Amino acid sequence: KSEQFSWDDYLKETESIAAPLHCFKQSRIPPTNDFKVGMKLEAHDPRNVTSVCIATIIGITGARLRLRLDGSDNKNDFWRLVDSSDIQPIGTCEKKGGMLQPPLGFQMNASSWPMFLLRTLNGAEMAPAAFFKKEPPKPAANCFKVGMKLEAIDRKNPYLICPATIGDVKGDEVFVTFDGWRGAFDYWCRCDSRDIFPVGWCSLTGDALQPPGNNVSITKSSAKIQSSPSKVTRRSMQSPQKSAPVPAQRGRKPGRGKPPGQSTV
Ligand code: MLZ
Repeated sequence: KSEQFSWDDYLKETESIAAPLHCFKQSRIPPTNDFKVGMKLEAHDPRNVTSVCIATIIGITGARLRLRLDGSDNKNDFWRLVDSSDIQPIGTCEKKGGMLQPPLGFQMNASSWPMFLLRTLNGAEMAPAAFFKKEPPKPAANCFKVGMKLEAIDRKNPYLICPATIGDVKGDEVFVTFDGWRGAFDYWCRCDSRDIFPVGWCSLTGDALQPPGNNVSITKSSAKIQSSPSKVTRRSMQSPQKSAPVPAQRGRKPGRGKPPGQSTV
């Protein structure tokens, strides 16, 4: 089936509602992405957040940048929104009296860092300050409710944004569950996380929204409604088998005891 995913249809199908815009720490209109591949900027090292490093833009996806720290390998790329406070124009660190640091796992001898830094910045195309957008304000409170739909970054495959459902709410945190994936990708995050977006975000930014997985949930709630199979299909947020893209519905074993089988791409 090559049908395109439609939130309108999906919300009806699952009889659910989209989390309201004001719940998110995201701008109502996604920021424009003017950056170009190859430009350099300063970024906080995700593996060592007190360090500010030089990063190169390796890719552009919607309102996000795929970044690689200069001097690091190609196995630790990360993605940031153009209005993320984790990125800034080159020169910002120095202006604040800070020093640019080698990334964690700097591939060369530490003593070669000063020369490496000079060389990497020499002739570099620096991303203009105007491309960096102001971070949106925090939501006033955690106003997510269980069952609300959203779009969320799959933290195990951070280039993917996927349909998700709020599975639980506790204090300032929410439990993000990925529709159709037996719980293997679910996570808790703060309600003001930059990794969660309102329904429709990807279609506004031009990012590709993944379709939901096609695994059936064997959660208590779906077990209760087994009599109505059409609803069991997609209402579910967690589901048993990843590798079997069965046409959904019934006949699946409640494989709850089994480990999810870590899936990577
Ligand atoms: N290649 C991976 C992608 C899973 C994405 C799930 N996102 C919630 C897999 O098939 O396991």
